[in-house]
Formats: sequence, C-alpha cells, structure tokens
Amino acid sequence: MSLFTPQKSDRFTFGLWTLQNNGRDPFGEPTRPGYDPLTMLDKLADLGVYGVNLHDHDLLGFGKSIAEQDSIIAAFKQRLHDTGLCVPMATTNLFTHPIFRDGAFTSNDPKVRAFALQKTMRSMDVGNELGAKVYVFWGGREGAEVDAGKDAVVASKRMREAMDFLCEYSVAQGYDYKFALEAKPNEPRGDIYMPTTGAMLGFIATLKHSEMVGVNPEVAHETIAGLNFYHAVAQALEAGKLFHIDLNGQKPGRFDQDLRFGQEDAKNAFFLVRMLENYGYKGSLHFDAHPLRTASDDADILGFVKGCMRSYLILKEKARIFDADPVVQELLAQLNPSCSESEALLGEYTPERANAIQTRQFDVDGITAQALPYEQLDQRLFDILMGIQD
Ligand code: GLT
Ligand code: MN
Ligand code: MN
Repeated sequence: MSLFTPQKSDRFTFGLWTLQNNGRDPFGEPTRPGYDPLTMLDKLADLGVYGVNLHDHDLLGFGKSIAEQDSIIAAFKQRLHDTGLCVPMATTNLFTHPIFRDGAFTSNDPKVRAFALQKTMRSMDVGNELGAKVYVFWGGREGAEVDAGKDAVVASKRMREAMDFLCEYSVAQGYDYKFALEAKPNEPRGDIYMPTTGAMLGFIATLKHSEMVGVNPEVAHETIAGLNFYHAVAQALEAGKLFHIDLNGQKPGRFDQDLRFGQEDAKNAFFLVRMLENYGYKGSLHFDAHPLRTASDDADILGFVKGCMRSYLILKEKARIFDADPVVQELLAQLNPSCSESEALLGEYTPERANAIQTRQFDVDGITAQALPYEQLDQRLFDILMGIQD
C-alpha cells in the first residue's frame, strides 16, 4: 500500500455540504446534481475517509416535521454504521434561510436571535445523537453592509450572550461538546464581525466558559484577507485552542474559492501540515472545499476527494524529508545559534535577571555580522517540494 493511500487513522473528514455542492455559483446554474447524504457515505467510505461533518440543514433541510426528521436520522445512522464512518463535528446552518438575511445571533430583531438559539439547540441535539464532539459556529450572516444600521459593539455583546447561553445548554444536557468558532472576513456579508482567527481568540477569552471554546480556522478565510494561515493556526495551536481545522485552497484577495487542499500556495500548506504533524494535533483533518464547477462526472468529483487527502499525505512526507535533510539541518543550526550564557539571562522576570541583562555587555557588531542563510534554506525547501535533491 502506498504511503499516500488514506487510512481511517489519518482522521480525514468532509462536510456533507462539500459534495452536495452542485456547482451553482452566482452567475451560473448547477453543473452536476451533487450527492445525496447516503450516497456520499458509500462513496467516501471506499476512499479511506474517516468521517463526515454536517449542518442540520444538510441532512434535514428546513421545516420538516419531527417524524420526517426522525426517519432521515435513523436511515443516516444506519448507513454510518454500515460504512463505518462517524460524525465528529456538527454545526448549524444560520445563513441559508432568508430569516437570517441580517444575521442570526447578532440580528437586531430579538425574534430572529431567539429563533437562532432554538435552531442551534435542536441541531446540537441531532449532532449529539450522531456522536459529534465538536460543534462549529460559522457566522456567515453575522455582519453588515450598512454600518449605520447595526451597532458593531452591540454585535459583540450579542454574540457573547449567544455563546454563553449555548455553552450552558451543552453542559445542562450533559453533551460533551467543544465549540469551535470559525472566522471569515467577508462573504456572504460585506463585512463579517470578528473577521480573523486572532479576533476569535480575543473574543473567546471574554466568554463564561472559555475553556469549552476554541477555533476552527479555514485556509481560504485567512487567505482571502491576505494573512498567513500557518501563522494564524500556530497562534491558536500554541494557545491550546485549535479544536478543529478547515482545509482547502485559496488565492489571496479573491472570493471564497474553497479549492482542493494544496491547489494553491503549496509552501504555506507545507508549513501547515508540518506543524500539525510535528505538534501532534489530534483533531479531525476536515476538508471544507468543493470540486471545481467544471467537475461533472464521478471521476473528477472523486478525484477532488482523493486529491485533498493525497496532497495532505504528500506534504506530510515532504515534511519528514525536510526535517531529516542534512542540508536543512545545517542551515537551521546556523539560524538558531546557541549560547548558554545568554539563555540563562532569559526567562521569567526576576530582579537578578533584570540586573544581569542591564549590566551585560553585548558584542553588537559581532552579533550583527552573523550570517542568516534564509536564501539557501528557502531554495532547499523549494528543491525538496519539487522533488529535486541533487
Ligand atoms: C459554509 C462555509 C464554511 C463553513 C461551513 C460551516 S458552511 O460552507 O463556507 O466555511 O465552515 O458552517
Ligand atoms: Mn469552513
Ligand atoms: Mn470557505
């Protein structure tokens, strides 16, 4: 078996919505039917996928009776059982129905805010029944085009009230959820509140149950804003807040492309994968992407699915090669000079340390003259990524 054949132990997941996607865009009609949830389970199980994630809407649509919902859920559970797939993450669709056209938890209308809570609690119940342990919040409509009509300070307060309420609901029901907040700078709103993963981390610190709440960064969303996704995830990981991740591909400064993982910026994807692997990230590796609109047959649609996983596994292998490469190791050693005397000066504040630093004579010219071989290191990385190591 190839190193690049996905295994369940790789923890690769796909959103139901990613393959329900029928290729419709704001300018054009569908180019394919999209898979129904049960067919999707069959197709994905054959490819070594670990699980699927879903919105209430993906499985149940909108406005079905309880009896209808129960029978859909029963059939879905049965197929999960038959295929050996699981549902590690669930979320609420608070963006498709026009009632949410001006937001859900941050809507100016208290009826809409209460309805959003009702829909979310029901969806949390379903997610729990399906075994989900992570609950994602992506506030697609939580934003504005007209700042004159909504108070952005109040929006933060409303968002906090909703998160605190739903954390308490989860605890009261005995659910084992961790919440993961997903930022996006814009689209579908002109501007979405709390637009970056960093903004979410700041917000989480203000919550009543901040220990239950982390982030779900998405490659495309930081990249739209021109940010370095690897850096954004690193901060979340270091803070112990990387509860989930949405992998895909994106060119900066464009609409949300949700491309196949690895399709764009292979270097940034490389550092992301290397970090997730080297720091022992244990959550799902979730692909929130969809096939190109040009994909209309099974071969190309499933080629997209296989491609996301294959790219991840190739980058994982490239990370191993990079870390084991003697040229890389030598360059990294030069870039990380050791000096035990200086190390001893650093660390937590003590009056002695402060005094020692203040009185230390530094060889400013000598330190400045040290070589920093970033050119050579980056070229070596390029060579490794391109498969050339002569
Ligand atoms: C939607 C969005 C994604 C979110 C999903 C979760 S839905 O497809 O574009 O980024 O992760 O609500
Ligand atoms: Mn996403
Ligand atoms: Mn996206």
